[in-house]
Amino acid sequence: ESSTTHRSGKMPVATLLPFTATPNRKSASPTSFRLTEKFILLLVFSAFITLCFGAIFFLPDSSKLLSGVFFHSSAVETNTRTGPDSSDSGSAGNDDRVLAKIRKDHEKALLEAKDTLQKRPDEIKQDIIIEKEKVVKESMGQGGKDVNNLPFVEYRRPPGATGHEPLDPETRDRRAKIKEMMKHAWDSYRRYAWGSNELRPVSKQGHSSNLFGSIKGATIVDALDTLYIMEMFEEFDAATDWVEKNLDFNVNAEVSVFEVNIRFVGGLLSAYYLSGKEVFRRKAVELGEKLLPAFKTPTGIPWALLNLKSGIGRNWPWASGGSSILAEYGTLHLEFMHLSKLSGNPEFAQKVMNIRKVLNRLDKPQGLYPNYLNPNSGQWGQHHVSVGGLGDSFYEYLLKAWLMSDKTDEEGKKMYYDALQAIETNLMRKSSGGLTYIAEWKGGLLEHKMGHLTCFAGGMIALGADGAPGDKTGHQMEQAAEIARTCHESYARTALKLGPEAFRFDGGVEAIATRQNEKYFILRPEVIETYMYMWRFTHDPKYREWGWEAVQALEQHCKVEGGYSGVRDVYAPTPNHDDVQQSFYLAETLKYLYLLFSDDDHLPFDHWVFNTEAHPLPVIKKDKTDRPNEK
Ligand code: DMJ
Repeated sequence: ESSTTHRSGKMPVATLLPFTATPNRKSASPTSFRLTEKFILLLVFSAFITLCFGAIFFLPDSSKLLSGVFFHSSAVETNTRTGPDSSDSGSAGNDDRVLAKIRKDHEKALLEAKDTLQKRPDEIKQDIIIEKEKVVKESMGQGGKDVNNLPFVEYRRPPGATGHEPLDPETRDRRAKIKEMMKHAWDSYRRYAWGSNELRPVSKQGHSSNLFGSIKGATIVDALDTLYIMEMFEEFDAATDWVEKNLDFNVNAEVSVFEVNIRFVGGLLSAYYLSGKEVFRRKAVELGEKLLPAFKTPTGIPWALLNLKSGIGRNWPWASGGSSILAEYGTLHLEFMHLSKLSGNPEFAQKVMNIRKVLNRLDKPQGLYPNYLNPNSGQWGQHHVSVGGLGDSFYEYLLKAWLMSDKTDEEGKKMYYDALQAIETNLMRKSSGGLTYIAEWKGGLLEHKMGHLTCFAGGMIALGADGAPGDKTGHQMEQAAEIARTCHESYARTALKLGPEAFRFDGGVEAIATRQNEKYFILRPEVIETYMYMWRFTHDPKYREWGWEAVQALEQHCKVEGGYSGVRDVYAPTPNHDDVQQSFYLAETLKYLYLLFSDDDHLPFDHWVFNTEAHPLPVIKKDKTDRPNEK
């Protein structure tokens, strides 16, 4: 804008100088004209002006010509060339209509400009991209497919993709602090491990987990949406660029179907819904298609592991009787429903709906879902039940499938509330010290142990309480609050004020890890996740305080020069770092902390559900007009 002003401010003055020169200056100038020359010049000039005016006002259709030249209105062109009133009579009615149209177009343009001025630069940039894509689509005709064979979907950003500063100064500062933590985690990864799956923050190098085979960039994909919601757009653009150029699923390697789905498919889907960038939709669908061979089993219950090149699947060798794992095959639903939506391919949705069918045909011991299910026979393996590892996110996805369907998925709803009832009856207990916990069930016997992973259940139960059947809302909110308190205790009772991997309620202890191999903390999110849900539903300030305690402990014991690290023993007075910055630290822990210190209209629950890796996915609205990405 400034360069335009500069040009139009100076150039014309210089060009017009000979015609505006004063007699004094003229006589002083060596290039001045004699009187007769001046007279001839004046005559030529006025003849030229007369000719122009004559053309404008007296030639037929000249007023339209004027409009066309000055306003470039396509509406004018349409009306004058092909419209019903385009006879060469040049009627006054037609001219009025043309002028009215011009006026209307101008008003519209002004309003649009006003709207645009209120948007952030990245939103404007995104709108331009969307407009361009629309034009491409229109040039391909209705139902056109792009180069990657994906149907056109009109992108509409769901509400609350970014937030605003909280009014209260303390909350504002705390929120800013979380962003600073994200920056440290991200910058360190970028500096020392760019392109690797994770960062080793102590040894300052990349770290590869075999969960992702030879797919690379787990931290980049997992962090995309966190960068976006924290408005770290320079970092988001760098991550997008990496995805465009380097994210490659054509690998001859075995991956965990579950991990790749929740982190990569989930991360790409969220990045798409937040930013509207097509590359994320394309990559998510491409990866989803690569996962489909995992469902080639006699029952359609997918394998845990899949070679992405050969399409050959198998199960974890340690799983009971060659079984698939409940929390793995039961945690595909949300992503696969969205994959069908965005690809137009119903196969994704059919695969996950079939899992439900298999489960609903089976008898459930005490109404509980065992962690192991054989994909060949369709029979349960060992009757072990857990709301922590091996079971956890299956329950979460039943509830969220119902919420994400705008509460139309009645089957998901029933399965969730029935399962929760069975969990309450058989697994939920209160310690003598008054702490509610969810134990593990092994063939009817209880193991009085609760995992850090199980702590997500506080948030889940709070999220589902509102829809609980039979007046149970209040009761479930109490349960959720009690679980949050227990999990907070598991942090409070350690030296580092960070929670152990698992804690027990036996042998005279409560909420304390007793086995050495359960004392570690790997930057997991579940306890903070529950604080975030509890804060949203109750606005009890204690949840923000508890979250802040965790921030201080993370800063004190997990922060190192090269990022953030897990610790090996939360009961030891000084931290022994495990040298891994897990990708879920950026995807989940920091995102939930940020939301804990944000207002409720940032990723509001009536428009978004979080997948189990904290990747927000939009609710698919019943009302067509409010559906994301649908015409
Ligand atoms: C994450 O990958 C997901 O939250 C998953 O559901 C469980 N484990 C980790 C974080 O602890």
